[in-house]
Amino acid sequence: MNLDTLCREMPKIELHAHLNGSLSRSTMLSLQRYLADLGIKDKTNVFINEFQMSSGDSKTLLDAFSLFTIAHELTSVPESLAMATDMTLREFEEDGCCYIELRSTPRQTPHMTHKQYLETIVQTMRNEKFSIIPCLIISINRSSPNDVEMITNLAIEYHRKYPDTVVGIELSGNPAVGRFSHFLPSLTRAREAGLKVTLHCGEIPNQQEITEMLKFRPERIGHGVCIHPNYGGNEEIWQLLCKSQIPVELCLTSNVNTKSTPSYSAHHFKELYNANVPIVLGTDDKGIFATSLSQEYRICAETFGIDPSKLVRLSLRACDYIFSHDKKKTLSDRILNFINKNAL
Ligand code: 6MZ
Repeated sequence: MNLDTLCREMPKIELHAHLNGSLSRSTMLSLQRYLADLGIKDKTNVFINEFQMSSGDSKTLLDAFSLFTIAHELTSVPESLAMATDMTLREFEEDGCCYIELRSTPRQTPHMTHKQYLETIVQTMRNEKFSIIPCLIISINRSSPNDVEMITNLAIEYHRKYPDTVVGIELSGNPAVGRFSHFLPSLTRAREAGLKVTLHCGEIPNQQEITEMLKFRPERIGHGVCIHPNYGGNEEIWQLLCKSQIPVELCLTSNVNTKSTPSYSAHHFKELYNANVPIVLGTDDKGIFATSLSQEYRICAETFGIDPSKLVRLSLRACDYIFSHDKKKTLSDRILNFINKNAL
């Protein structure tokens, strides 16, 4: 089996994907047509072409945050949000993902409340028939500090109602804005209510915040770019991460395309992998970065010389880091079957 086929066919686990950053071009065009038919004025006509960041342009991580408003225009009514959720889950499914923890920030729009936003995604995940197992992580945006209590309350309410769908809470958004300490009490409350926590951590250098985050001991962190001393971190926080064994969600293309990392070969994947820090590959925003989870696995194998047997075991180990514990065995059995069938 060649590498492309292996990466597409092996069952994969996606643990770091933001819904509105994951909209593909074809999904966006469908949403745009749908909104036009409804007669809802939509300004995104011209802008869909701008919903992208590549390694060759001059856009940086901070520019990414203005791009999300393009997708947000298209998911501002419940029906188009449901379509976006459904189409995105099917794209992950077609790419060979067997389980996903999709994440999204509940938003109020002229057409729905925060609660209706959440309800729409949850009901789409629960009512449509998928072969992929969909779960939801509720996002808190660092740029909306006043929403944190309200979103935490919703997360707890929905976790109680649908514990097998709403599995976690996370902190994301522009890392240059806000302080982790502001969000800590709410995240602690969510955790005490049974939600698992993942934090965007070290996307930009900020040793004090990284220390606070690692000491909180989230169930996972995202990115972890600036932790190793060679990448804007220091020996102390690097050792803290290594000892904690907190799994890190790594998004190779996202880091390269936002210029957080100069190239694939300079990505901190290799430091984490060599130090046996638990890692899981993710896409982050597959729409903006024009990627897929199978592409991330292929790039990882090619860049770091990971052989097929080790590559598929990366996917297998991801089962240990998922937030819904009752699905671990089913998923790992599925990946083990693939390993055995293909003598990997
Ligand atoms: C930090 C990110 C992100 O929630 O509207 N988001 N936060 N770093 C990143 N790296 C590139 N990519 C996406 O999806 C879009 C939201 O996800 C967060 C941002 O808050 C963005 O507004 P949802 O579905």
